[in-house]
Amino acid sequence: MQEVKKGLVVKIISDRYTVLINGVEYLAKARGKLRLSGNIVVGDIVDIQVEKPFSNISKVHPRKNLLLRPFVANIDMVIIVIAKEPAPDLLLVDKIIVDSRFKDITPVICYNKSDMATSQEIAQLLEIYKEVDSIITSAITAEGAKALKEKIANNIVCFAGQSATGKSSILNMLLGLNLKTGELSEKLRRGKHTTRHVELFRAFDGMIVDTCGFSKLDLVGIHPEDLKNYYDDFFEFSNECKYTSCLHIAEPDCAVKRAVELGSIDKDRYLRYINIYNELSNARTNHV
Ligand SMILES: Nc1nc2c(ncn2[C@@H]2O[C@H](COP(=O)(O)OP(=O)(O)OP(=O)(O)O)[C@@H](O)[C@H]2O)c(=O)[nH]1
Ligand SMILES: [Mg+2]
Ligand SMILES: [Zn+2]
Repeated sequence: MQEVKKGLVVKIISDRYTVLINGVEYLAKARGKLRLSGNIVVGDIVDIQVEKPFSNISKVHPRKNLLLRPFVANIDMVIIVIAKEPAPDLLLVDKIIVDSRFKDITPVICYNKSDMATSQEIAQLLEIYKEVDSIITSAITAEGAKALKEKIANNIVCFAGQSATGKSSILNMLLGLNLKTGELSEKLRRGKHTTRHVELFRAFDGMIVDTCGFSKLDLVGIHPEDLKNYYDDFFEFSNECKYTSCLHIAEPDCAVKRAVELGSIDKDRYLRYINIYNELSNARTNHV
């Protein structure tokens, strides 16, 4: 009888899957339908029949969640890396937070390149997201390395965000890896990101996936009316809204809008909420 083992897919390069089982990597292939794109992704828990030279993936276990950017499954935490340069795209940050919470993933904001920004600049940005856990790092001075390690422990963590914010550089610093990094101008010139394939690295009793940066994220599967549920910063006010079903958009006597006027909720973050709401509503109308 063939031995069947359960493991974690840590890397996929063309039709070769690397499956990690108790610290040992097995090279595996998949047959039939399992081979179709998207049926096995990095982060999947699979059963393999151990064989040489290639084991055979016989089953994919149900996923806790699936991220589309990057294409990975079973993530516990998304670390959203931002920096002074490139200028943060806060709509993208908002969307990653919403998508993470929708998928039961903890979002964390990582302000990297702290060596390039003043503490006031950093504080100003993090103030917008005060309800989100945050860390301040530098891949150059190693600031924040300890805080990052604590976050990663016992979690499967994914680094996400725009290109050139320093995701690969942080991993190199933390893990002594030698992942390719590149200047922003170079990335723009070539029209390519430095990081291309998706891979899970073992680190500090957890796993980390480095991914290529992205600048656009479409939220899939979220009902526009549910969007507000992924804004934890609205919760402390929404109890006071006149209507329990208040979407905090056009309703009268809305405590969230009041909080925006009083400056307790960042006005631009609120305006981006309306943008995202409209985007979700339009997407629905177009699909009906
Ligand atoms: N000053 C400073 N520069 C940094 C820091 N981290 C990264 N960089 C620089 O920022 C540039 C981009 O870094 P990468 O690590 O390639 O960025 P990335 O987020 O992995 O980019 P993609 O793979 O394209 O998504 C490189 O030139 C790095 O040397 C930092 O903490 N401080
Ligand atoms: Mg990279
Ligand atoms: Zn309201």
